[in-house]
Amino acid sequence: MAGEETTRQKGIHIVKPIVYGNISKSFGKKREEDGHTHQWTVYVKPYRNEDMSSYVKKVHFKLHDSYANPNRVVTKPPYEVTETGWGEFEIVMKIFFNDTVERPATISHLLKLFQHGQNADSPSVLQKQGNKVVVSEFYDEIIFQDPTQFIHPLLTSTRQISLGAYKHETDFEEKKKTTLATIKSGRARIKGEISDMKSKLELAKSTISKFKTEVQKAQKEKGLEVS
Ligand code: SLL
Repeated sequence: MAGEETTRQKGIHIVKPIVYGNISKSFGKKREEDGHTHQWTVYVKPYRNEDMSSYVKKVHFKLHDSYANPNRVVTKPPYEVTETGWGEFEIVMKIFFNDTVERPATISHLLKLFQHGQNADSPSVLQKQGNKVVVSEFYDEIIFQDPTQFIHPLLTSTRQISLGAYKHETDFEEKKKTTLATIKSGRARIKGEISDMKSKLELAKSTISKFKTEVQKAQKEKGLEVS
């Protein structure tokens, strides 16, 4: 890239909403040949229906060292890796952009295979999990601060990845509603606690001043007696 293209455009800030995480399905038993119990897919995808390849160059997925060639590079959508295995571990995803001026974005995700509480590969647990699907995914945003003249049009292009409805495993609108409701009730509770504390403080203050007056009075009386 040369000249104008690498000039950053001050004051512009573009937000790219994304969803990352994994989906996993139990085999319902331990596989004889390798002890694997699940098939899973780890991914990073756009929150909205848009083609990320206009600004994403590639995504690196770093798997656990127990995997042959743990460094997986995906150069086009969908940005995902499907594997089988038996254990949960941290996966680091590094998103590289079509603009060398932009540093890669790094996301860390804990691969989830088991419904919480059951980190056992006992036959009964595996059987119970049956063919149930476990999803662990999160909403996040990549923010481009002062993008270059090169990447700016790539960030604002609106090419779609699919024609029909574009949906996620998680209902993020619903999650937003419940999260906001939780924050709201938390705020109300804290407000109540603060006002409780305030009235306790007032009471303590007035008790102290009452005692002070009493002490002064007693000292005065004592003084009068002595003289
Ligand atoms: C654990 N700390 O003990 C984690 C490590 C490793 C997962 C989990 C094996 C893959 C293969 C696999 O699933 N490794 O055989 O290639 O739970």
